[in-house]
Amino acid sequence: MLEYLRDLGAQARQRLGQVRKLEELGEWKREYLGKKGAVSELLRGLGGLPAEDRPLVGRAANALRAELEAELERREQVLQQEFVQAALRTERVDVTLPGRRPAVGRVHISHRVLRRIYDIFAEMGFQVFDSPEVETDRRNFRSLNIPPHHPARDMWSTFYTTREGVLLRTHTSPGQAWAMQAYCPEPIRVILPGKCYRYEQVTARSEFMFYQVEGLAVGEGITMADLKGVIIAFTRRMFGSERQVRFRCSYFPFTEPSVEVDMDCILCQGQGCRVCKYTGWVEILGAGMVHPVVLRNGGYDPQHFGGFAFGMGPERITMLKYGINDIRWFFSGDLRFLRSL
Ligand code: FA5
Repeated sequence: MLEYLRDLGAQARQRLGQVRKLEELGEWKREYLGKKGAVSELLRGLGGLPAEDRPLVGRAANALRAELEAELERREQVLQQEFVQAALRTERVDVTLPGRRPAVGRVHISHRVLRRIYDIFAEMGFQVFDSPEVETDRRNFRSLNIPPHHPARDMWSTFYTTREGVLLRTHTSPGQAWAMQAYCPEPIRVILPGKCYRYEQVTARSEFMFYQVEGLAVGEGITMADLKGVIIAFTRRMFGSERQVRFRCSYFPFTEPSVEVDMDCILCQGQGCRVCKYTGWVEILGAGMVHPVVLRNGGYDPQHFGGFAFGMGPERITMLKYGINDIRWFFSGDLRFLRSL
């Protein structure tokens, strides 16, 4: 029996030496030291031995169990060490590798240009005034001297909602009514930035959604000279002091007289190119002296108050400033475009 124990010990040690992975140790433990393992079986079988042999064999079996347990622990430590060493070798981090830059966002180009516009007008005493994108027919058209069925409505292709008389504003001019309501009877000097919507064909120069910045000044003694001075000061601050500006007669129902303002084409220096349609001039905004009907609708007496208003498209201004040839890039969500500016 003692000889069997010796062989069992030798066999167990040999097998233990062959175990190469930590997870295989469990199997070895079950086979030799588990409840149904070889050593336990042996101890259970002691009862079948002659009484005088039992203490000796029992002691030897218990000693073998203790030895094997100690060897299991040692083997476990060795394998653990090997595992750690292998992991250190294969999973080594090369701290000299260049890091991965986190993607840093930035302010959209439309908003950067808007902020520049705010700054320039702030220097001239204009405050930013917010007004809603969803408007009533009354404010978008009627308060601006465009009654129902007036042919001037054709100048603005409109997104009407299913609610009678509610629409997406086609320009920022209805903001004039909000500003007059808020300031009347005080003088006004505000700019009204925001999105506008037009139900029209999207092309390289026209979007169905775009920004506008409206300007409105109301007070006593305001003349066309003030309007011209403000627009010229703005274009020179925005585009450089060498820029030329021209005022063309135009028509808007809410201003009288009305003008459209062109700037010499920055891309071709007025020589003529595709962007300026070979005229050397690019339209940047519509403007005029606030119509007496609009002043009266806003609560101001046109006998004592006058004013000027203008409306510009910041995307078109950005296109000129940065030489962008298609307005559709702005809201395409294309990161190549956004990162290039
Ligand atoms: C107007 O919207 C008038 N409300 C401007 C105005 C305000 C005149 C106050 C007088 C007094 P207009 O439709 O021309 O005018 O648009 C003004 C500017 O908005 C244009 O010069 C252009 O820069 C921009 N714009 C107009 N339509 C689009 C479009 N579809 N896509 C991009 N920009 C546009």
